[in-house]
Amino acid sequence: MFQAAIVGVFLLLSMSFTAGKVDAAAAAAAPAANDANANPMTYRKFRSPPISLRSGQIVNTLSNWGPLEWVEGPIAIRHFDGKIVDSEGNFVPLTELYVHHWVIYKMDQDRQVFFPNGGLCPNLPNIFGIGAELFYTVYDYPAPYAIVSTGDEVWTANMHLIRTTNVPDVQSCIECHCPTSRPPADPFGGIICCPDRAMCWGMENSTLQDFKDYYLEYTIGYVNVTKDVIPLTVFSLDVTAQQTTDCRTEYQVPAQQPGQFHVLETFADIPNNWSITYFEGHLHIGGVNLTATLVRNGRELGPICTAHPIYGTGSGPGNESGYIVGIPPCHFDPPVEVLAGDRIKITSVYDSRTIAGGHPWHEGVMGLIFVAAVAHLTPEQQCIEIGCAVWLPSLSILTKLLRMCQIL
Ligand SMILES: [Cu+2]
Repeated sequence: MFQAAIVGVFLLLSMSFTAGKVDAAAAAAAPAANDANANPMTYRKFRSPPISLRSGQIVNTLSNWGPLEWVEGPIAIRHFDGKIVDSEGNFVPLTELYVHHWVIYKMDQDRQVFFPNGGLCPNLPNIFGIGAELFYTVYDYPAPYAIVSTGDEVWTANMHLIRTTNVPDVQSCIECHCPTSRPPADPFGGIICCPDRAMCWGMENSTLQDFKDYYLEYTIGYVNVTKDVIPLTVFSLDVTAQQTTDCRTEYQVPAQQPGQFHVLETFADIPNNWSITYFEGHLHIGGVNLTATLVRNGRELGPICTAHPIYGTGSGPGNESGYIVGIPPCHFDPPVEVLAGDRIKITSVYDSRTIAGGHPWHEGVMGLIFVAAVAHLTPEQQCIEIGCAVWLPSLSILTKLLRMCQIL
């Protein structure tokens, strides 16, 4: 136990050191004031390496794909957006290339270890991204808030895209239908049946060699890191988790009659105080809405945000008929205060709607939430941090302090 506590102390020490490094560099690099003139936004656009796909083919890279070209840190990121483009820079319609997801991570220089977000889902440690709705999603964190890039990390991505041209059953293809699926009552699909470089359902025997290159084009808007910047931490929540952190990510929706809704609900336990400034929901086609409700002392205090997907009604990028083309995020000013010990009820609703030629069940759907919040340390974490700063020279006093904090 003592050893574990000491390891924890050194972990926190290294975190404090990193934070201190940012402050020192920031003090040298930028004026102290946080107004737009003294610390103006700079925007830079980048393009990922190409991803070449033929009709029916899937790309699902490892999470350390990249490294992505990035602005040299330390920087305070206040804007991020990304879209899939072709070699000419044209936006690509979902009817040609389905964006199952792209997600962006911070990793160590060797791209072996994640610098994770704040939790709660250990398997969702990303900072930006998710699915087709990203065409209209722009991450904007108003001053003084920002995602801080220290410069010590490398930014990577997991790209999961499916080329849907010439595909006979597009819904089964993009929902990653598995051979063991037994629809309409017991459908089953998911990422496990969309491995990297495989062909999607119905295209296994295709001999088409119509390769085409695609890219993630992304824009970073940033300011210098000054003492006025308040860093945000990203947290992930999942409707499939039954004990907050056991996030399975995907679930199945049996066939629904018209007017019938499939509802999945769970509660996430919040470990420390959050001041939430940004809320993003992620649903697949068939999603009706996704709601987070704040629960304190067993009482529902009301919804934090309901994510309502926008479905395309026409054709072309951003309006593909039957596809989710956007899920507007919620912004909070002032922030929504969530306290340690609160619960967030997550409710995900699906129905039978789908793309033309589809069927009334859904495979491998999701109900995910990502929030960006000012994360306040738990009392135990605060106790250790203060202890480290003040008492580290004396290990015996530190031990007493840890005992006091009930760590030992
Ligand atoms: Cu998804």
